[in-house]
Amino acid sequence: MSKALDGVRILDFTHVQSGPTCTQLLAWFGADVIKVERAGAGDITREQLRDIPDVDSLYFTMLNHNKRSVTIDTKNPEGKHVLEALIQKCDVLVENFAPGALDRMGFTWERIQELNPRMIVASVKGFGPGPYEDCKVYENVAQCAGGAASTTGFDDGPPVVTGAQIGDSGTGLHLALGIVTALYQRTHSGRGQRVLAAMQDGVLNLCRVKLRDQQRLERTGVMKEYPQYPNGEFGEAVPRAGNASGGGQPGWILKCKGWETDPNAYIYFITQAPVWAKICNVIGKEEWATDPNYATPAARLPHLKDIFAEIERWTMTKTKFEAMQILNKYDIPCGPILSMKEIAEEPSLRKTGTIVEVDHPTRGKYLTVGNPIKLSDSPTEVTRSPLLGEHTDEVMAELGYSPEQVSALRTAGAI
Ligand code: CAO
Repeated sequence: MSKALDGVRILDFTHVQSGPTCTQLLAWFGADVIKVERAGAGDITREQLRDIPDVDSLYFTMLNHNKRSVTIDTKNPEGKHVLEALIQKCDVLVENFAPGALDRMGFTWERIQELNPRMIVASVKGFGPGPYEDCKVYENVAQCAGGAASTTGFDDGPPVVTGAQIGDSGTGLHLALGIVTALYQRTHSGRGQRVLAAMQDGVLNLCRVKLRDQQRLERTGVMKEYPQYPNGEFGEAVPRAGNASGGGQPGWILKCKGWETDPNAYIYFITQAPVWAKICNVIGKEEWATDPNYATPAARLPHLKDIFAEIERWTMTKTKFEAMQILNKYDIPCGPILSMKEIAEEPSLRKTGTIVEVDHPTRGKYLTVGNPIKLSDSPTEVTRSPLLGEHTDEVMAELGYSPEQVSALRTAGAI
C-alpha cells in the first residue's frame, strides 16, 4: 500500500530529540528522510546514555527509525557542494541547530531559495524572535520558559518538570504539522516557505489552559477547582494544582490496594457530574446523591478534599485494575497509573503498533514507541534506525556521483 507522503524527500539536518521526532513522523508517513550527519561522530545521541558499549544508544535508535543516514562535512567546500545537490533534490530541509548555525554554514534562507525556490525550510528553535532568540535550549528549559514548570507540582513544593517531553517531542509534532501544511500550500502556491516552531511557543500551546486560568484568577481572585480552594491562598499567578484536573470535571490521584509497596498502585478518578449518583452508589455514600451539600457540581467544590478522601477509602480496597473494571461498568471516567514496565508489557499496545519490537544489527531486539497517529490508508511499518553513514554511497549515487568521485570526496574528508 502506498504511503501518505510517498515521493516527499526530506533533508534531515536534525539532531538530539526535537527535530528527529519530527522527521521520524514524516518518515513513518512515507517520506524519504535523508539524515545528514558528521562523519566519525554523527548525531551526539548515538553515543549518549549508552547501555551497550559502542552500539547506537536507545536514545538515538528510538528517534531515528525509517531514515537513511549520510555523512557530509558541511563546512568542507566539497561537502557544501554535496549539500547543495541535496537541497536541489529535496522538498523540505528540517533543522534544529543552535540559532544562526545554518547561516554560518553558508545556507541562508536566501541561498537556499536560489538553489531551490520550492524548498520548505523548517526549524525548531528554543525561542521565537525576542530577547532569548539566540539562546540554546534543551527540553527542561522550554518546559520552564513555556509555563509548564510553574504550573506543575504541589503548592508547597518547587516548580516541577514533567517526564513527557513536551518541549522536544511536543515541538517536533508542531513542526511536523507546519511542514505538511506548507507542503499543502506549495501545491497551489508553487513556492517553499520557512516554518518555525519555537519550543517555548510549543510548550505554551500545550499549557493553554493555564493561561486561561491566569485570566480567570485575575478576574475573580479564586479558582474553585484548584486544591487551594477553599482553605488555601491564591497569589497573583496560577498556582501549582497538584493532581487536580483544573477543568470542569474535578479529578485526583487516589491510592489503590498495594500502594504501601507499589509506587504506582494509584488511579486517577474523575467525579464527572453526569455519573455522580453512580459514584455515590459505588463508594457506599448513596445519601450524597441527594444531599444539597453534595448533589450539584457547585455544591461539591468546597468539599472536594473530603469527597476524594471518601472515594479513596473505597479505591484502597481494590487494585487499580479492579477499580478500573468496576468504575468502567458505570461509565465513571478513571485511569490506572501505569508504570513504563506495565506499558511495555501491555499486549493491546503491541497489537496496535503503539509499542513495537525492532531488530537492530548491532544492538539486537529492543522496544520502541511506534507511530501514535494511525492513518487507515497509510499504515506505518517501523524499521530500524540507520547506522552512521549507512546510506552515503546509495544517496551519492542517486545524486549522480560516480564511485570514483565518492571515493575522492571521502579521501578529502567531505563525506
Ligand atoms: N558538518 C559540519 N558541521 C556541522 C554538521 C555537519 N554535518 N552538523 C552540525 N555541524 C555544526 C554546526 O554547524 C555548528 O557549528 P557552529 O557552532 O560553528 O555554527 C555545530 O555543529 C554545533 O551545532 P549546535 O550549536 O546546534 O550544537 P550544540 O550541541 O552546541 O547545541 C542544542 C545543541 C540542542 C542546544 C542546539 O542545537 C539548539 O539550541 N538547538 C535548537 C533548539 C533545540 O532543538 N533544542 C532541543 C534539543 S533536544 O533536547
